[in-house]
Amino acid sequence: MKKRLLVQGRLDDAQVAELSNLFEVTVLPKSTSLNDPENSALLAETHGIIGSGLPITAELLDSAPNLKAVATISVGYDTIPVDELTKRGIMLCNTPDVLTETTADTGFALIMATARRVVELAELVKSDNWKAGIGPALFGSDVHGKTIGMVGFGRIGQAVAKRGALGFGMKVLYSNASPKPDVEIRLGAERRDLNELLAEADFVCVTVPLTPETERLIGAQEFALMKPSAIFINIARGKVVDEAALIKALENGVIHGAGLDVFEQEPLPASSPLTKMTNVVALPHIGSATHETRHAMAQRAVDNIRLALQGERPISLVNEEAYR
Ligand code: 8YV
Repeated sequence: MKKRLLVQGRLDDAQVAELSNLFEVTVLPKSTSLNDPENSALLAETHGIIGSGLPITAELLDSAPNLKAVATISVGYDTIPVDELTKRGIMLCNTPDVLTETTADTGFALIMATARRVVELAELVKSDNWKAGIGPALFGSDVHGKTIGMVGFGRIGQAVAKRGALGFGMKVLYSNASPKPDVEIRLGAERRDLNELLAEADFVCVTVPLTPETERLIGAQEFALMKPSAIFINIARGKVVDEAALIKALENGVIHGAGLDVFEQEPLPASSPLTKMTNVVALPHIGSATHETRHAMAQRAVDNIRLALQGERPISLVNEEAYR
């Protein structure tokens, strides 16, 4: 008998067809969610779940006794209780690597847009105010030759740093649990304590995963250490930052500006002061959202779930213990 697979979002028809050749696939309509009571009978028989923004909880796992693998279409898995999966021998797979360069591009888009006031100036042209954009009041600041401080230096952090060092002649600082000697050689990057990095950097760019250790890593004290001219970039997770402290720092000129793809609450409420500030460029969490990369992420998740349910090691496995 074919194993049962539940799909929640983001696969194209060809990917669903590929899985349907091997498994009994149910694609949940957009209007329903995995944990809706109407799906509980389905869950009880499910061996694999694939999708993005999966609302997985211990209770949901209790109602899925046959579940063997979960494939999230994202690199981050901060909303998934990994320990609960591991305890039950359920594999968790994610999609690293395939989104690294695209997410780094987004980081750089935010750096450029914020420093050079791209959004504000483009709005002037669109609203027939070309002349208002001419003159020092709307000048930006240079990106090339400046110092970028990477908070977190994993794949995405290194890819942002590569753009900075090789494309823009930036000096790269990084704070990370482990030193990266090879990148230090390649990019001339220098490792610093977080506080030293914050004080020295013109651009502070956060790329750490959200974990209990990184939650609210950047708050009022950290903003106070930054230069008044500093631009803060977050392409990681909103909860890595104390957002109220960020808003205060921006309002009070403690730092100069911010480019943000992620927020404490998503969608960012329209009432947030961040939606009104001219020194903030806010994006709707689109770090990996290109046609090519979203397709590659979905395909990685398809490959992961296929291998996991066929008893082979998935390409990107988060909890090795569950496979063993
Ligand atoms: C996801 C992301 O698309 O991969 C991640 O961790 O943040 C994005 O690429 C987003 O989380 C929605 O699933």
